[in-house]
Amino acid sequence: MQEAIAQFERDGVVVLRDVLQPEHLAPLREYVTARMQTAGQTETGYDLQAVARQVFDKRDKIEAGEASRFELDGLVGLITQDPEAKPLIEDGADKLEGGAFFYEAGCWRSSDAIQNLALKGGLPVIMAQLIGAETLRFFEDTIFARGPKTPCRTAWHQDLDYFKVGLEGRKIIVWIPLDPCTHETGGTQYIRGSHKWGKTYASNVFFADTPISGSDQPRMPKLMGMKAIMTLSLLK
Ligand SMILES: O=C(O)CCC(=O)C(=O)O
Repeated sequence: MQEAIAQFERDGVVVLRDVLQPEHLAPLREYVTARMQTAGQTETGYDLQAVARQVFDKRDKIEAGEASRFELDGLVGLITQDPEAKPLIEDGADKLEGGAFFYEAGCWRSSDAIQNLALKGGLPVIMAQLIGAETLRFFEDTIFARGPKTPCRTAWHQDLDYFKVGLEGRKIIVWIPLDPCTHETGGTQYIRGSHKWGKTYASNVFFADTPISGSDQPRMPKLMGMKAIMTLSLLK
């Protein structure tokens, strides 16, 4: 563990293998698979690819069913005013068609599996050790799930500005792949050492790098030489 702590401190990210067992992952996978069918039926469940399609079509009204966490009509204005705004599409695809990019948050309320993982067992203990904390407060869970051959990518971002919990203090996120995960199948990428950049960048709309309104942080710079696949720099 000392080595993992040192690596986390140095890089802002550490891969821990075999912490979770198949019996932890199976109920999560089952929950997410079922939940993916409910995009637009809950307050926080979106198909972000469908939203992106509508936003870039510059429709007046964006349809997202019951999902109301984001102010979608405002997104058209944001995209219209941003000369750099463009959809983030996988190489080899030319439009945002096929598959789905499901986003949902706060599922601990309806999932015992997520609640148990977040609040009990070994995972919170490990996370506390990594940041040297006596106690942890759980903030939120988020699902990012793509169906096969979904062309919509996630813009590089830092998570900190999304949460509006202040820039100071120790914070940690765990990313748990539910399927075997490689670079090619969409594993999240992290930029080693970016937690030491000394900068917090504006949260963006995920499906484009346009900053969301309400952030007073600067726009994330273009990360030259890196494809805008998906990201985050770890909080600490
Ligand atoms: O999987 C993704 O598309 C993005 C993941 C992410 O941004 C996150 O875990 O915060």
